[in-house]
Amino acid sequence: MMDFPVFSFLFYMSKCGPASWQNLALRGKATQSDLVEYPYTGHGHAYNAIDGNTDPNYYHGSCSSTDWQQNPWWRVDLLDEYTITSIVITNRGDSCSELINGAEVHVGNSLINNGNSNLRVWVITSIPPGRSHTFTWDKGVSGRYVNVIIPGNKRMLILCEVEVYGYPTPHGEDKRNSSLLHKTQPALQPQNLHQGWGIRFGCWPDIFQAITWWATKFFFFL
Ligand SMILES: [Ca+2]
Repeated sequence: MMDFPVFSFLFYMSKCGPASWQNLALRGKATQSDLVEYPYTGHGHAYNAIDGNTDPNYYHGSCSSTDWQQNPWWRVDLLDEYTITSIVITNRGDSCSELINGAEVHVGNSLINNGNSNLRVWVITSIPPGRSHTFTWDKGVSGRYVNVIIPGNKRMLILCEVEVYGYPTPHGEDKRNSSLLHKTQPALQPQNLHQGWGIRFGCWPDIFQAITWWATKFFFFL
């Protein structure tokens, strides 16, 4: 029969493995209110903001861009409901970086008003040219759609990358169990997302803490 500490460690590893914090947007579908006009059209498709490439130079073809319009918006459909714990947005770096100022991020499950009426979770004051900014929610915000919209007339929305991190939103009994588990995990810190793959793709501090706890229990039972 498997010892209780061993079972607990394996359970913890299964819930806190590398797959827990992968970028959900990479599996989503992106769209936007309009596409920038010729001759910039070829570089501005909505998909470019979820292609996994944070290159901030617009002319390298990895940024999205609407045309100049009223209330331009961009949206990624995560294809299922997730509890989102952080979103990372990379701004254009070669020029026009100030266009992102005042952009709003909305999260929810509704497509009313193209999803732009979902809960507003973040207002971007500014992002330096070519830099990535992260917003984190300790308890997460739930939704299938992530929208970025800039309210106003004659605005243009350019996004070089949008990363979304979280976990599937549980339902019913699973929701109660998940809430107990989630209380044992520290909040995902924004700066950690940019400091290496070890943090980006797995919660290693949790794993080391679990190993220490398991080792203590193991020697206690000897
Ligand atoms: Ca990109």
